[in-house]
Amino acid sequence: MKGSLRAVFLTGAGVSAESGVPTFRGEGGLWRNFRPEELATPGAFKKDPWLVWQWYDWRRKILSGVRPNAGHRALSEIEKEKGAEGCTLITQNVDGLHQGAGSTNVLELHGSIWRLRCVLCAAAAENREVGLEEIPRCACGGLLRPAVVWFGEQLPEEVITAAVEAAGKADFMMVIGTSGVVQPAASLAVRAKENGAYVVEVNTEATPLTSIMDVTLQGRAGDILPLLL
Ligand code: BV8
Ligand code: ZN
Repeated sequence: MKGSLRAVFLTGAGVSAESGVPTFRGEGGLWRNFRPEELATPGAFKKDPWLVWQWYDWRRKILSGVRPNAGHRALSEIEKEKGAEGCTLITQNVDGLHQGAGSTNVLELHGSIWRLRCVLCAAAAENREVGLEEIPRCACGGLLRPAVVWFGEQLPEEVITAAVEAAGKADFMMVIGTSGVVQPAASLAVRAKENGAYVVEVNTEATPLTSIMDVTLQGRAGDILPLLL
């Protein structure tokens, strides 16, 4: 990684696990026995917006009490060492913890849990309120939803375009704390590999991406990433 000119890091929920944030598919990831795939969809929000909002309010409440961990901080240090243009951080996480640790060149593939968007007029703004009693509304009267990408929704055009370009140009990619099941995020690792990048995985367990890795570092991101500095 040290010698690489264009390093790309692709992260998932596992990089926030040590901050105390439940992962999607690990234990503790369920809420009222719903799986994320059942709640993070436009259909679920249409059917029962308050139920979906209670899940997000639960997650935002947890997130408002956590801090970036050593893994987030190490990635921020690496960006400082390599310069933002030599280090792109592509994250599937919506928690904002990479930015909280000081990373600046961050592509949020799935949006941010801290931004809300009006379903009617699409006005969007930062919002950090927790303990909501009812669904927040826009000045225009429309319901506000979390500005995250739900299953079946397109990723933000400019973000996925930048991510695909960075993955294609990378000479080094590290895939950290993702189960590698969600698309198109997981395909970015394949794209980097196909375009000649040296790819490394950091995960506590094997994933569908393990087979394409040049090196797999089995362990916790908070323990392994600081060793890279
Ligand atoms: C799209 C935002 C299409 C919301 C998220 C088949 C059927 C139906 C759909 C599909 C299908 N095949 C593909 C699809 C498409 C679908 C998809 O991929 N489904 C999967 C489930 C099969 N994808 C989509 O719908 C995407 N959109 O394709 O649009 C389209 C095309 C044209 C026109 C219109 C539409 C949108 C996907 C985005 C969904 N939104 N989140 C929210 O957060 O509320 S995805 C959600 O999962 C999170 O973003 C999360 O980041 C992501 C991936 O999960 P991970 O981050 O990997 O987390 P996970 O818990 O799974 O794993 C944690 C890992 O960390 C584990 O490996 C664990 O071992 C490891 N770990 C744990 N602790 C540590 C650790 N590692 C290191 N250290 C530790 N301490
Ligand atoms: Zn509105």
